[in-house]
Amino acid sequence: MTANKNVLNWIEEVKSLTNPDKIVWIDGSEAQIEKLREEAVDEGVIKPLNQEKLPGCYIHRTALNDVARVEHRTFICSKKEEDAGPTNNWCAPDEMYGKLRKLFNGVMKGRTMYVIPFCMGPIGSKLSKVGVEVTDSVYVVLNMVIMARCGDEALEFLGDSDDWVRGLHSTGELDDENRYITHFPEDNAIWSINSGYGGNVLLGKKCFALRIASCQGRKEGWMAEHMLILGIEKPDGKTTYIAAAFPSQCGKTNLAMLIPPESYKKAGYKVWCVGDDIAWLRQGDDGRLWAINPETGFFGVAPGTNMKSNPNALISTQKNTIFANVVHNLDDNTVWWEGLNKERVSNGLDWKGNPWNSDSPEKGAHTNGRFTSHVSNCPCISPEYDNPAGVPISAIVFGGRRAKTAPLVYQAFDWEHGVFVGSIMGSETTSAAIGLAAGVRRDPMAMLPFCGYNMADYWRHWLDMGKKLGKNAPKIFNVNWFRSNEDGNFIWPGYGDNLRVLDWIVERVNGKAGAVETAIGYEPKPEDINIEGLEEDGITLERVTELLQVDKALWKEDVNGIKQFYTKFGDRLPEELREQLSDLEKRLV
Ligand code: OXD
Ligand code: MN
Repeated sequence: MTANKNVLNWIEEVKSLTNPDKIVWIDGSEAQIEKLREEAVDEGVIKPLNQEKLPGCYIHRTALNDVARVEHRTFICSKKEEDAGPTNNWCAPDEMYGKLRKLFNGVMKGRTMYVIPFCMGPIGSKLSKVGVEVTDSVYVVLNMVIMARCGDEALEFLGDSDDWVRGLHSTGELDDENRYITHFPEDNAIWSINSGYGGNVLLGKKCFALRIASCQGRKEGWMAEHMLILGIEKPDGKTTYIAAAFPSQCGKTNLAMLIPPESYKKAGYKVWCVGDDIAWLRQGDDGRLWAINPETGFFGVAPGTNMKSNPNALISTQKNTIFANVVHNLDDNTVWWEGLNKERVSNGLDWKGNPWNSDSPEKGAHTNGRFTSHVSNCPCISPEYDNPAGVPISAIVFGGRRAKTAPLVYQAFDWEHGVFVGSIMGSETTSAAIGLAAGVRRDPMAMLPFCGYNMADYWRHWLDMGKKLGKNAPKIFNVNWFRSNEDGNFIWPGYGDNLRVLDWIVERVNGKAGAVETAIGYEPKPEDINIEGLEEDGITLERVTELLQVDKALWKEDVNGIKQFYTKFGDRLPEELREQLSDLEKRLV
């Protein structure tokens, strides 16, 4: 436990509000976790899988109405509405606390209250921060101990400090009409109720490490970003680190764990994963931008993960993993999901727990079925991932899913232009696919659902960071793996071959590759993208030329969309971005 009065007082407050039968402090020991696993199995919260094939693995099912993050029930409760900005749901803190106190009142009666101290980032790092999550869900405990450094070591690191985040969670009645995922940035507090789905309840992740941390970063001069971090080791042994932001469904985990194409492997290239979802970035004493992955696990989407799309992720799930909402194959007590392999399941349960086999008309796994695995399971985890100093970032990469507009890759002219490029990021949606209006969903820096304050102020913070970093600022790039032809087929192979594009980026930041200037930024010459070995995929110099084409008419249309999007932010929009937009418009004539 701890002698930290602030923590102890808060636990007392929470206890008298929620009235649990019992309190269990998570110490982080394997013995305690093992005991909780056994209890969770006895209560039916998780089921042990085949311990020969999947040692240490369990399967869990959420409630049917509770399978994903709920943006419409996610709130930023800053004192002033304009501080939450036009892209967040807002509620006044007093009003929200009032509503939530009623919902939390006595909610843990008959239940155990778990207190999980946790540290986001390596213990002892200047970049790390501590939180305490109180929850009545043992499933949350078992996931949190994979996703963060939990227990006594976090409390020791905190000492007497009051710089910690208060996270309160209860599964309540899983009532989706009273589901609230709420953030109080001025109190460093998160209250979440009536959900048991990871993204809403593992409070260290999206709630703390992005929404609250983005506010802390702004105040304290650092950045919390929805970014993977990877290292590319060239045959000479030198590793260059890249941080990259992509909206959901754009292959972030796949890129973070990329397997180099054969010719690159033979030449001696290696790709190291530092993190797949979140980066905390701070200027180091040497003036450069350094990054840590605040998490210790992957909370990945299972469907579509296979030995071709992401072997490293699949291997990461083969031990000590908790699966949620996938098919339970009763024949051998393992798991299955769409896109895993061609094996047939003859005797299974679908994610809802109903009998299911491969001939069933409905999908067996939920499309957002998940796995929670520790980073140490990943064959390409970077030896630097636990380094308290982090890794130095040389390039920041933005990307989205655009059929025609964005080229395969381009480099921003400078940091300010790069912030503009990040601010106009977007992905095309089809209404059929994900229930959103067809068109471009603008998702600046992939932070739309995760920025804990006014997005316009967030861009201001990015601009200020650039001034602070000066000549040490990483170079900023944009990539698009999703260019398509008239038939809607992708014209770039993607996956491991994306290294060919990252390789140009690495050469560029190391001052070794040339570029041509276009209306939207610097591009490689087609022959600067190494396509050796891609002939069978139909990738020729002409194809690369097509992939790099900038269609000015389409960009002019995009400018209109950006103008509309920017209007939302009124006077708060940084003047620099307004100017960047008008400069782009001029370059497009
Ligand atoms: C995630 C997300 O789960 O971005 O990482 O939704
Ligand atoms: Mn994410």
